[in-house]
Amino acid sequence: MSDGRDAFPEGFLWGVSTASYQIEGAVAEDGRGPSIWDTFSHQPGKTTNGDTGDIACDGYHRTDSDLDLLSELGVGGYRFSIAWPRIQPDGHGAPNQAGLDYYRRLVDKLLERGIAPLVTLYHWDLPQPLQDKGGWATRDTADLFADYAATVAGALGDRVPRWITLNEPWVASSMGYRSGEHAPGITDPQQYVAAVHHLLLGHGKATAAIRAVTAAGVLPSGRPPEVGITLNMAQIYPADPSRTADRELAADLDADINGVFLDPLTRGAYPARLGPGQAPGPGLIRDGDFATIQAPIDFLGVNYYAPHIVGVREDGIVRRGDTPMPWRPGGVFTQPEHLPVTAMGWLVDPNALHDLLLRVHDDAGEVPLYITENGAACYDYVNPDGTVDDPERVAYLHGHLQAARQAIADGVPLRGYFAWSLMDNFEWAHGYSKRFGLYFVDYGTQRRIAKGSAGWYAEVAKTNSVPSS
Ligand code: IFM
Repeated sequence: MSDGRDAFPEGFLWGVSTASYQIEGAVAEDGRGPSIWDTFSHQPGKTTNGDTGDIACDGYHRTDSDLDLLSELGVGGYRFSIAWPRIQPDGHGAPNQAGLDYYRRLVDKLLERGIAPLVTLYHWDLPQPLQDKGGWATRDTADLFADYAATVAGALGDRVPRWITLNEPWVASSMGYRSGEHAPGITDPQQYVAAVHHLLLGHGKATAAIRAVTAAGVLPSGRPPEVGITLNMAQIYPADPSRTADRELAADLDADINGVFLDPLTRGAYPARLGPGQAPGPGLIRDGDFATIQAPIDFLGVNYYAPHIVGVREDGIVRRGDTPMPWRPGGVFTQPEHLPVTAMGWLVDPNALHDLLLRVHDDAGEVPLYITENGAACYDYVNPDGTVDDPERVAYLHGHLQAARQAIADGVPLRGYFAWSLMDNFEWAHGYSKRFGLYFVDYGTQRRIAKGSAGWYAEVAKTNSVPSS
């Protein structure tokens, strides 16, 4: 391109992402049952300021005006998630028709606007009654998830072109069952490894279930819908590549965060580096499980925000910017001074996205990739004239889109990019204190205000290109 912009391949899909519990509110309406996040966020001390998703962005009642934002952005795709407890308040059995109708209306309205829905079936809001029976630490949950997936795909399979089974199973298992920072707030290594295995099984079984109910020809295109999974991935670097201890620590962390889900999906085994207690063992794995988990996928979703740069302080002295790893004596996350950080304290390093995409492509082969989330939390505020400027977010998106473009040029089959997020929303344990949106949400009035990044991203989607510099 000659006008100072760099083009993406024709047909590249531009979109934005959200998730049910983070935006919908209306937690007790139209037959929705409680989820683990309702329970968790209502427990004192679990979220910043005691924030809950009870109201969130009130998205459930504002579907049309929020769809207008998507049209304003000019995106071709919208990734949202379905709240399992709206479909099956008890986590099993006959569906709640009002729940299915709500999402059917949403999908239809998207299609009317020419926006392709990318539907996530599980973005962490497990029905509470299933947690009462053990949640993801219980094998039955994988089967119930597949039943739920079949129910939703049965109702919407003739109009949804792409399905994501799970969002970020590492976060759901590690933060939900190991560190306890997320719902259901459990800190038990055994339940953690069980949750890892059952999430993967649930993904494999749901993939098969969606395919079974959406046989070829169901979509108007005549093609069957595509099914994939979204992993949160971080490129991990040793702080000092010349030191064996740093390299070993980086490899261990890579296995723990990336490999624990990527390896079973791509090569049918947990990473050898993960010892007993760090990965599911023979007590959990049954014959045929890896074949189930390896059900062929049509795409892999990558959520990328930041790299980790890790080192071992053998002298035990923690340096400025270090965050110690409580589980690894001497191990620290470092913050090199040359890299900015976001309002989450996460490093900003677009090159790491480039490196990560090449690595995932290496591991996953020719499977098409989508960046299903990428974005930054910034210290956004409304100016006296009513506008919201977010040059740091624009710089973040710009750098990462240039990195994605370079990865495509280097041979990565990247087919689309979804910015996180359409609008500010409930950022889990951080409540409403962190803002990731292209639209600012004034939670008192529920007014949405386009930030500078919204206009910038609209230009990207319209021209299928990013500024060259
Ligand atoms: O808000 C979350 C989202 O729900 C999952 N991926 C990371 C985002 C930012 O933390």
